[in-house]
Amino acid sequence: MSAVTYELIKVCKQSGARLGKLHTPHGTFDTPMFMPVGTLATVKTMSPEELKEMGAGVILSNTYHLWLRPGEDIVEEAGGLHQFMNWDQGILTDSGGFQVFSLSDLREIKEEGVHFRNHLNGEKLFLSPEKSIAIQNSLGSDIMMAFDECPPYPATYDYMKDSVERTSRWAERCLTANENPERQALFGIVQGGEFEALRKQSASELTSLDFPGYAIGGLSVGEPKDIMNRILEYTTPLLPSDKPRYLMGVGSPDSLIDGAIRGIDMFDCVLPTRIARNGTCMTSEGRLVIRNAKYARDFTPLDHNCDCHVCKTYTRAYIRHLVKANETFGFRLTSYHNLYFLIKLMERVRAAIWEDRLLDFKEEFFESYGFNKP
Ligand code: PRF
Ligand code: ZN
Repeated sequence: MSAVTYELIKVCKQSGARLGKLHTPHGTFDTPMFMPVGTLATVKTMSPEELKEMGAGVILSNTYHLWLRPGEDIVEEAGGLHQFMNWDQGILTDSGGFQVFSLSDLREIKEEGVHFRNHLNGEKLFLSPEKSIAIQNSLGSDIMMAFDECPPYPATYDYMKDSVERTSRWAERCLTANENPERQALFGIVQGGEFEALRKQSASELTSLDFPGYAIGGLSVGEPKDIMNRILEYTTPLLPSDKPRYLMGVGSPDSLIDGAIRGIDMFDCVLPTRIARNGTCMTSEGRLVIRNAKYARDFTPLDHNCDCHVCKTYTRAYIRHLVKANETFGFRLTSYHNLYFLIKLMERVRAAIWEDRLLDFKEEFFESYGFNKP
C-alpha cells in the first residue's frame, strides 16, 4: 500500500470536477485543495498554529532551498521536517528541478543530472534524481516530487521531446531511489509544454511506472490562460482516475476554479503570500491594493464578506498604515487574510461540486471578483 492514496467521493454532474479525499501519513485532506507554500520550512510570516487555525492541510516546501540551508542533515537530526518546523499536517516537497531552472544561471543539463551554481554564493553544485530523492527522504515529507525538467515557454518541439524523454528516465530513477515508499509517496510530473503529442507521451511513460499520484508541470510559465486550460483539458483525462492530480505552481482564484473544472485535485502557489507582502489582498470583490490613498480613513474590514480573524479584528486604514510603514505585522495580516481567502474558496468549490453546481459557482465568483469585466 502506498503512503498516500486518493479516494474519489463524487464527480460534479455539471462540470466534471472531482470531490475527493487524500489520505496521507499525517492526516486526510479534502480535495480539491490549495497548498500554501513554505519554501524554507516556513509559510512566510505565518506560524503553523495560525495555518492550522485557518484550515490549511498540506503545505509545500522545497528540496533545493532546504538542501542549501540549513542542510537536510540538520532537518533529519531534528526528527524530520514535520518535527523541525512543528507542523503535524501534510507536507509535500518539490524536487528542486524547477528551482534549479528558475533560480540559478549557468546550468548544464546532463543525463546524470544538472550542474549549476548556488543562487546564494555562486558555488558549483550538482543535483540528480538520486540526490533529490535522498534529500527528500531525509526531510521526511509525505509527498515527494520526481526530479524533472521544466523547460521555459516557449520551447521548440525537438527540445521538448528530448526533455520529456529525459524526465521519464529521471522519474524511473527517482522511483528506484526512494528508500521509504511506505511512509513517503513519490509523484511523477507530466511535462510536454504546449504539445499535445508530448503531453500524451509523457503521461503514458509516467503512468506505466505506476506512481501513487501525478502532477502536471510546465504550466503557468508565461503561456496565456486559455492555452493552459486547453492543455489541462486534454492532459487530465490521460491520468488514472484513482490517483490524485496536482497542478504545480498555480494559485490565482480563477485558475483554481478552472483547474478543478478540468479534474485537478491539488494546487500550490506563492501568489497569496507574495502579493500580500507588497500589500495586495484578494477579496470577494477582486484585488485590493491596500497602499491606495483611498483607504487612509477606511475603518471597515479588508473584505466585507470574509470572516477571518484579520477581517473580524482590523481595519483597512490600520493595515494600510502598517504596510506603508513597512511594519512586519501588516504583512502578517495581509498574508493571513489571503491564505484564508484561498482556503475558503476551495471549501466553496468543494461544496459546489457536492451540489453539482460548480459552473454556476464559477459564474457567480467571476462576476463578483471582476474576471468577467473586459
Ligand atoms: N516542475 C516542478 N515544480 C514546479 C513546476 C514544474 O514544472 C512548476 C510549473 N509551474 C511549478 N513548480 N518540479
Ligand atoms: Zn479576511
